Amino acid sequence: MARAPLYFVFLRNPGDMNLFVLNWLEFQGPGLGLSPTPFGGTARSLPGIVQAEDFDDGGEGVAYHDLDAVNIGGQYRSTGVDIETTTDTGGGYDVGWTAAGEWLNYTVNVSTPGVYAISARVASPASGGTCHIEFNGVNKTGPIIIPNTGGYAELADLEHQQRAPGCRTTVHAIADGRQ
Ligand SMILES: [Ca+2]
Ligand SMILES: [Ca+2]
Repeated sequence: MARAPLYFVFLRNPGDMNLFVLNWLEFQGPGLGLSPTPFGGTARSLPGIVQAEDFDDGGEGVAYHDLDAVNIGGQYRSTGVDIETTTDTGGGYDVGWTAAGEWLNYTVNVSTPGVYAISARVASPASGGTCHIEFNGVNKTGPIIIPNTGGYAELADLEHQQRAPGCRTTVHAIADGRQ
C-alpha cells in the first residue's frame, strides 16, 4: 500500500476569506498507488535473483501493466498479472500469458554499480518473442529475443549483459511481442 500526501490547494483569490466549506472528497477507482513499492516491503538486492512473480506492489499502471484484471494462472497474488505454479527446477511460480506491451516493475538495490550478466529464465514453444529491460526508464538491453525452448514447460537460461547504476533502481521488464 503506497502512502501519498494529498494536497488540496486553494489557488484563486488569496486575499478572500470564507470561500466555501469542504465536507469531504470522494475517490473512486483502483486506488492512489502513485509509485511502486517493493513486494514484501524490501527491495531485492543485486547481484541476486529477482523472482518474476515478486514484481512491485502498487497496482495496474504503477507496478505492472497487464491487458486484463484477472490472474489467469490464479496463483500467488491477487492482481491482474498471470501467475502459475512453475514446472521448473526448484519450484515456485512464474509469470505466463504475457502479451506485447505488458510490463513488470521491480524496485532493486544495486550494491555495486557496473556491468552485470543477466540470465533470464524463460520458456516458449515458438521462437521470436522479444522483451527488453529498462533501468530507471532507460532501455538498457534492446530487444532480447526469446528462442523456442521446446514448450512453455521447458525453461532455459538466456544470457545478457548490461550496466546497472548504483543504489535504488527501478527495473522494468517489458514484453514487446514477436519478431
Ligand atoms: Ca491477466
Ligand atoms: Ca519464479
